[in-house]
Amino acid sequence: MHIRVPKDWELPESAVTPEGDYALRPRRDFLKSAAAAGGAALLPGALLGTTAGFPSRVNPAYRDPELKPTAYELITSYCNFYEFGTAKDQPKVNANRGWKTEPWTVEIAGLCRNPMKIEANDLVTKLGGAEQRVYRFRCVEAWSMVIPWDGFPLSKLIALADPKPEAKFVSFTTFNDPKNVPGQRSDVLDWPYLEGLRLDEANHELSFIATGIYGRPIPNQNGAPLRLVVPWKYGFKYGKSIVKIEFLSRQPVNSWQAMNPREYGFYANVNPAVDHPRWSQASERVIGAGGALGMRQKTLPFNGYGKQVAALYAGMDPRKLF
Ligand SMILES: Nc1nc2c(c(=O)[nH]1)N[C@H]1C(S)=C(S)[C@@H](COP(=O)(O)O)O[C@H]1N2
Ligand SMILES: [Mo]
Repeated sequence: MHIRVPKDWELPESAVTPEGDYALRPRRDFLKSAAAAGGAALLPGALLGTTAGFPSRVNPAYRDPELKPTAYELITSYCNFYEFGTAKDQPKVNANRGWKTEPWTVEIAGLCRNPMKIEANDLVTKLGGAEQRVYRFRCVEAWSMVIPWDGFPLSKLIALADPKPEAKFVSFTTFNDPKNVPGQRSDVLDWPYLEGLRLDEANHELSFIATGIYGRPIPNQNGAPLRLVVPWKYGFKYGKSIVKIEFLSRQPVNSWQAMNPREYGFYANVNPAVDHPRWSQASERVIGAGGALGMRQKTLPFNGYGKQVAALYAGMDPRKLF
């Protein structure tokens, strides 16, 4: 998978991993050479974990000296991906038992002038490759991480699709494969997993499609090969392993809202002042900090991105935007 294309505003060369190791190679080649070199041996050990050892090029618009990226090992082993089990450690095991994410076809459909079916690697090439952004990540279950994503702004894909004026929403559908994916034979959720955004939210510069983590192809358990990232919203909005992106005139019903509309809404904007019916959202456990349970810190409105996104909700009651 394509990893990143440097931009003018990125960090100087001295802060960057040698490119030859992994930049801009198809995922297949990356995985082959990674296996040959003994996996993580390709990457400097310091890459995995701390801000100081984090060599990737970061968009300064999103750089925050207080953000300390969570260790790669934790991001990729503490997961929510109910298709592969409801316990945090199950997706890492179950999504890597022969489930294939390459090649991968994604369909762009609905109210747009340029619908298409396209292979994921080809889509990333067409959109000019990937860049890296470090974002806060807040799950509705009141835990958080900081994740260095690789990928591309969702607005680029939307421009390619060229939505018609009637398009007001966009939905993201995960694969549906109950034969091979055990979780989809259970009724924990209505499958396939579906998420949605208002079109202006989707076009916001923070909205992102991730193709990698820490400069490495995104692991199956984190939603290979393409997954949504909307950092001011709770993690359940970040639909994984997307097969269809559809432009709609009406607000879609997302899977969690369908499951339990009292507890989960469409907007799911992070808001410490609106408690989940069963627990407080005022604070969060920072995974990987301060022991097994994680250090507690205060949750920020819009997960810290209020300055950028609050205008999207002007005139709307923030308490209704859960
Ligand atoms: N298809 C699918 N996407 C999903 C989920 C899921 O169960 N299935 N879980 C969501 C939830 S609740 C969270 S918190 C994030 C977790 O992403 P991560 O495991 O990469 O940290 O993925 C979201 N996307
Ligand atoms: Mo979540």
